[in-house]
Amino acid sequence: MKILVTGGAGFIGSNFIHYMFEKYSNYQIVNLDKLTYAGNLENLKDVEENPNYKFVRGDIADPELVNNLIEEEKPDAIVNFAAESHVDRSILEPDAFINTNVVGTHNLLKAAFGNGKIRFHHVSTDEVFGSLGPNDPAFNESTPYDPHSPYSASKAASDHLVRAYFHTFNLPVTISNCSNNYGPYMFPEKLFPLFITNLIEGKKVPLYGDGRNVRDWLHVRDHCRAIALIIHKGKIGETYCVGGACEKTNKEITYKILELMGKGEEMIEKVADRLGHDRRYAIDFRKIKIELGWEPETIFEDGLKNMIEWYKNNEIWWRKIKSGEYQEYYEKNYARR
Ligand code: NAD
Ligand code: TDX
Repeated sequence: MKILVTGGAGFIGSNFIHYMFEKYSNYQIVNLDKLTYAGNLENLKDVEENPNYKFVRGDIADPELVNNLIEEEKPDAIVNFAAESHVDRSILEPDAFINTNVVGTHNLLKAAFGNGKIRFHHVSTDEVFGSLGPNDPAFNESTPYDPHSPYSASKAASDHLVRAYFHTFNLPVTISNCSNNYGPYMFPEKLFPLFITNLIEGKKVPLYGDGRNVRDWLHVRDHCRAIALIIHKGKIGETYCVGGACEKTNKEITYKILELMGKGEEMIEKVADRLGHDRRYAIDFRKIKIELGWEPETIFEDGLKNMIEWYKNNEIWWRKIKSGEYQEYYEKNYARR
C-alpha cells in the first residue's frame, strides 16, 4: 500500500509513520507537512533514509500543490493528521485553524475525489461533541456535534465535509474521533509534556482553574493501532470513536506526574482558567471494539512512566523546541514546495 500521510511531522503523525513501518515494512509513505511550529523532522530521523519514505514540505491549504502531489504520487490511501491542534492557540489566533483544518481538509477531499476516489481517512477529535457533565454518558458515534472552541469548531466543520464527500460523491471515507493522546514526540505546549519538561527544568507547572476538568487519556500507540485497523478493515462511510478508558482530572494527572518525578505540590502554580474550558470528555469505544476488535492496551501508569523516561532521555529534542532552534534548521534546509 502507498499512503499519503499529512501532518506526519507532528506528534501523532510521526508516531503513526513509525508504527506503520514497524508493522508494514513494505508500505510506502509520502509525508506532506508544512512544518509549522508543531512540525519537527527530528521526530522522523529514524526513517529519513528508508527508501519507502518520502518527505514533501507543503501546505494542505494550497489546492494546486495538493492536487499535483496526489496526481503524481497516486497513493492508495490518504490519512489526514495535518491540523492546527492546540486549543489555547485557537483562542488567541483562530484564523490558521480555519485555513488548515477546514480549507486544507476540503482541498484534500477534492483532490482525493478528482484522482480516482482515493480512500480517505480523517483523524478527528472527541472535542467536536462538546462538554459532558459529571454523570452524562460518554460520547459515541451518534452524539450530536456541539463544538465550543475555534479549534473544535474547525475540526467539526472538517468532519462534516468528509461526511458530505461520502454522501454526495461516494468518496470512500472513514473518520476517527479520539480522546486526548499522550506519549513520545508530544509538543511541549500540551499538558503532559509541558509539565514534565518544566519539572525537569525546575520550573512550576501551570494548572488552569480548579484543575477538575476531566480528560480521557489514550496512549498514542494505541491510537495508531486503531487508525491502522480502520484503514484496513473499517467500514466505508463510518465514524469510529477511539478512547483510552482512562478518565482523570487535570489535578490527578498533575499529582501523578509530581509523584513519579519526585516533586512536591509546591511546584503547582494555579493560573487563570482557559476561556470556554470544556469540563469533561469521555469516549464510549464499544463500536470499534465490537466491529474491529480494538481496545486500548497501555496501562496508564506504565505509559506515563515511559513518557517521563522518554523526555528525560531526549532532552536535546525538547530543549531545541523550547528554545526555537529546531525551526531555524528547516528554514535553511527544506525549501517549501
Ligand atoms: P500536532 O500539532 O502535533 O501536529 C500537526 C502537524 O500538522 C504538524 O507536523 C504541522 O506542521 C502539520 N501542519 C499544520 N498545518 C499544516 C498545513 N496547513 N499543511 C500541512 N501540514 C500542516 O498535532 P497532533 O497532536 O499530532 O494531532 C494530529 C491530528 O490528530 C490533528 O488532526 C488533531 O486534531 C487530531 N487529534 C489530536 C489529539 C491529541 O491529543 N493530540 C487528540 C484527538 C485528535
Ligand atoms: O498548561 C496547561 N495547564 C492546564 O491545566 C495546559 C496546556 C493545559 N491544561 C489543561 C487544559 C485541559 O483541561 O489540561 C487539559 C489538557 O489540555 P491540552 O493538553 O491543551 O489538551 P486539550 O485542550 O484537552 O486538547 C487535546 O486533546 C484533544 C489536544 O490538544 C487536541 O488536539 C485534541 O483534539
